[in-house]
Amino acid sequence: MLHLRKAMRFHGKKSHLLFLNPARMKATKKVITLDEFIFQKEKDFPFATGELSGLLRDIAFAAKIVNREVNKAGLVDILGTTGLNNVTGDDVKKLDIFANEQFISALQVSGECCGVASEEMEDFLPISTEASKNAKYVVTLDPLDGSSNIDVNVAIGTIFSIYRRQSFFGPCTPEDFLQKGSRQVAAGYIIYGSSTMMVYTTGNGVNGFTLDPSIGEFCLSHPDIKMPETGKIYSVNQGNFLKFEQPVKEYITYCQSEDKATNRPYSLRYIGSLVGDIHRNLLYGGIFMYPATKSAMKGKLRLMYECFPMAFIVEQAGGRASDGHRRVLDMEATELHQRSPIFMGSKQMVERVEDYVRQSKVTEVIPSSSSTVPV
Ligand code: AHM
Ligand code: MG
Repeated sequence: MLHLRKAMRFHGKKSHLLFLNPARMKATKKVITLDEFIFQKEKDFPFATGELSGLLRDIAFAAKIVNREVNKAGLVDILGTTGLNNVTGDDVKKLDIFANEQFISALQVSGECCGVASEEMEDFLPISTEASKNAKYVVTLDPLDGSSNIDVNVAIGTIFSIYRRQSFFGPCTPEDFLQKGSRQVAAGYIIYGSSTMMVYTTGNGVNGFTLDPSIGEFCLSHPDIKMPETGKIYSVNQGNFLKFEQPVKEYITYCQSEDKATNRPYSLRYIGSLVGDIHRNLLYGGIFMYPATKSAMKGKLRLMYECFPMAFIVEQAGGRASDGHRRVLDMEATELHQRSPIFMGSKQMVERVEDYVRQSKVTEVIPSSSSTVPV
């Protein structure tokens, strides 16, 4: 204000430049924060109790704290392995543990969640506080997926999914977690990349929110994400090619073959962070594969922590997720840390790889001299 008065004295008269003309001010687009969005969506359901909304907000809050640590990972002594292994034998990094603790403590105080299962813990953790023990939701978490990328500044992510408990009250039970993928109430991921985003679905489409660090809010940036029906990208750890089963090898060869009409050869893009690979394919179209290998007949990725939530998101965006034989969301988990082969992404691309698998089964039963490659 002082400098305005000085300027007025200098010019000796009132300058029109000193006053804003409301008629000339450009209307800016209203920014919708994640909290506002969740609140608006809750209003669409007259019987909503607000518990699911609360849970999503708590997850988003923990994500902001994890994001803060991930962003300064190169600056503080938080990098490096702890020397421990997680329950499935992979190296555990310190940030994995930090992320696990943050999400769990957010869920413990939320009052809306009666139990958590995490890729980083052998067994599920019942939340038995007075406020939570009768809560109606359980949550599964991969707190920091793609952890081999932490040290090298490549995108990593958190994956979560929410189920309605099966038991009626009291401490949660294994059956509350071991459900069909199609019974997920909500699923989402947070990608800590060139920007941080939270993408989630409650079974009514997929929406993406980018974290604006200046205001500390996730803001709606990708409303109603729709995955292209087909794409030009295939994502797979091609180093395992020789270990894949024949139909998968044939599909990969199809991706690499030249054909102008179908835009082939496709481009190979593989980050090695599921969240990053799926996020890119969700926006550009493409297929992600983690097939079985001769040494790992169930593949690598975990059904409950990785496949189910990502399959739910991909389907809600119009894509498809399959284990090669059937829809992933029709599978039922029997163990918390169960693994499954997975093919997910643009619908037409996943259907094609399923065709290769189906065809190879037919030719196994009726040996034929003709090619197994569908055209
Ligand atoms: P993680 O949960 O230990 O981080 O492992 C899961 C990751 C996925 O993000 C990624 O798709 C896959 O492992 C990459 O595995 P690979 O290095 O065998 O290609
Ligand atoms: Mg993981």
